[in-house]
Amino acid sequence: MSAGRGAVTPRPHLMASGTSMCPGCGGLQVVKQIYEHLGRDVVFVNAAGCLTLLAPYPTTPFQSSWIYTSMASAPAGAQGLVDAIEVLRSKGRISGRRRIHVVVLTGDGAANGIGLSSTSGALDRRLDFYYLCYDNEGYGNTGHQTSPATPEGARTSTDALGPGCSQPKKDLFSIWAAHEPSYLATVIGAEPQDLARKVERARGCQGPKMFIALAPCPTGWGFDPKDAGRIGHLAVSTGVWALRERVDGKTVHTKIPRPRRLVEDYLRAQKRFQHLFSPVRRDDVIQRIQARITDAWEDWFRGQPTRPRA
Ligand SMILES: Cc1ncc(C[n+]2csc(CCOP(=O)(O)OP(=O)(O)O)c2C)c(N)n1
Ligand code: SF4
Ligand SMILES: [Mg+2]
Repeated sequence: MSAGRGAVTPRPHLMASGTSMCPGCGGLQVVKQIYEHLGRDVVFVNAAGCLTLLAPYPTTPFQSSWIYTSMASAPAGAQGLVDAIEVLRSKGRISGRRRIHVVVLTGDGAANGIGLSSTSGALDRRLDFYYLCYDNEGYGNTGHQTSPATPEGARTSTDALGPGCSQPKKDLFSIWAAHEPSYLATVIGAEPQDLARKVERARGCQGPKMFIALAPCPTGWGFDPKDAGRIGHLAVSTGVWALRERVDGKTVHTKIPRPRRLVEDYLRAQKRFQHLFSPVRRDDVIQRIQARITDAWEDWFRGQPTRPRA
């Protein structure tokens, strides 16, 4: 672990560090919020990615511990930590009442791809841990290549020409939901109250507690860092990022955008989608993206006993 537990200091728990993250990083924003809610009794298990730069050995901005794993194995690392904490508890070296949260922290590349099998195993074993996937929709740390979470139409360093990424975003929520974790939610830093309520609810659950956070990324998506909050709100108000929660096998939407803005408002605000508007407008791609969002919401509305207004 790269850092020990510090002396008691007042909030905020996240202190300045010698590291440099991009200004306006949506991933950092969501980690900070979750840390504030969980408190300092946290061990982060971080798979290689942008946020690894938060804690270059031997420093960390957290008043907690941090362990760094390969991209594929953060949930396996979490298993080891949960087991180690139990051993220390049985030896009386950790008090029985003290609850230490083991929090896996990975990007979308690790969560959707190389780390998926390790996650599936941890879910099958009903490991008592948190998993926060900050989803910046690309392999950010290595120059924003296309990942399985990159949305259709987005240009990345590996889809730098033509219409951008040709695949729709992988549905990690459904993949994780199929394992029926104790708690599963989508969040975003731009909706702090929604996030706070979800962390509070998850705290009451024993077993896997899974969070997927859309993480607006000024560097990879191409927008001014000062607009990070606006981009986050647009993701929610256009229905691109559905805020959901799943407990006891039932999924609910925690915020329904009414009326839903056109996805174009969200796309136009980011450089990665500019080729859809100039020099030639790509109505075919824009309409396909819009239709996918509309269909997803309509599908959900159809499943409701009383149809909410869209
Ligand atoms: C097996 C393996 N392949 C490639 C890398 C190089 N690598 C380090 S971070 C990273 C990007 C990870 O993407 P993501 O999980 O989305 O996190 P982000 O960088 O976007 O924060 C890659 C490819 C690695 N560390 N291990
Ligand atoms: S590249 Fe994006 S996700 Fe990575 S630190 Fe910068 S803003 Fe954050
Ligand atoms: Mg990523």
